Amino acid sequence: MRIALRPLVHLRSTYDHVRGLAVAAAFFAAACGGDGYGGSAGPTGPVDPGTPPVAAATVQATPAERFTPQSIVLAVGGTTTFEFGSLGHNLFFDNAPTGAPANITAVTSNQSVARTFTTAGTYVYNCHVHPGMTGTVFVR
Ligand SMILES: [Cu+2]
Repeated sequence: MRIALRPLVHLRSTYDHVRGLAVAAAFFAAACGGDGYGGSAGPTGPVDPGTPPVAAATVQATPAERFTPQSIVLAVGGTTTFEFGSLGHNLFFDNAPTGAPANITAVTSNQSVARTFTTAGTYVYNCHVHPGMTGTVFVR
């Protein structure tokens, strides 16, 4: 959103002004396009970052009430290790999409928990302690 909110008044010419609007329009088109993914959690759904899938990834569940990185791309059969920091979190695959691994139901801190994803799909997960604390595992 930082790009879209930047004031345009300092742009030097009409050409730059028009170009800025075009960039903003393209940004919104990309951000608001149809999700095309099952199991979406928000109005637009999670967006696949498009990076090559990896066999193993780590996601931090931070004291700032965030999952970082917020989305990862795993190969089928890949494993994500969720590293819980000093603030306790849990982790639920809401709506139980087919192929989702087991939830981490206990409020967990200072511990790592691994989950393996054996089925291609888009898996949104949420912390039930902190509303809005969410992340997505893309498996492809
Ligand atoms: Cu949490």
